Amino acid sequence: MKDVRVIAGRVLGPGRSVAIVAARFNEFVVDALVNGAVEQLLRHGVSQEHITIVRVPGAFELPPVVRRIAASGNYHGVIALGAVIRGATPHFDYVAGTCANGIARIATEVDVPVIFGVLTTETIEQAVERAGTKAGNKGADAALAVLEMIDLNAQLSGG
Ligand code: INI
Repeated sequence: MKDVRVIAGRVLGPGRSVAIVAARFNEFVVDALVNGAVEQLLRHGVSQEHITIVRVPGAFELPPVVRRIAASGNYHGVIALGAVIRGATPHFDYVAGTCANGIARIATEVDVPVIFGVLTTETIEQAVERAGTKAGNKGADAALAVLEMIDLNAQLSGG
């Protein structure tokens, strides 16, 4: 590693503007992800007025809104947050699959980083574990990822 060129994003918040698009379904879990993301963004120097939270009904509605926000040119990066829990839904596969595929497609089509912070779990307990209890907070992880990717994009664009 010593003598090769490494390009990696740094987790830098100052001057960055981030939108969080969050589903309201399973609100108890998703709110914990949103709080984790906001806390982490603030901790890394993103100013409060540069954080925008957009709410949508459920994970199924995340892709079209994420696309719109990402294409607006108003944000350096977008985080999608939600929780799809199999135990609570017979159409888990449709909702989770549509959401994940939609976000993945958008992430390759827009110029700003789009981060997938949607939990897909078998049980509510597993979701809670990933929303600020024993398995960390995936919202906070998503915040680190968006800041890293914003800086990586800037470096790759020569900025
Ligand atoms: N939306 C979620 O975000 N998580 C779920 O677990 C879920 N379940 O259980 O069905 C869910 N359904 C709603 C869906 O995302 C849409 O909002 C709804 O179908 C209207 O289009």
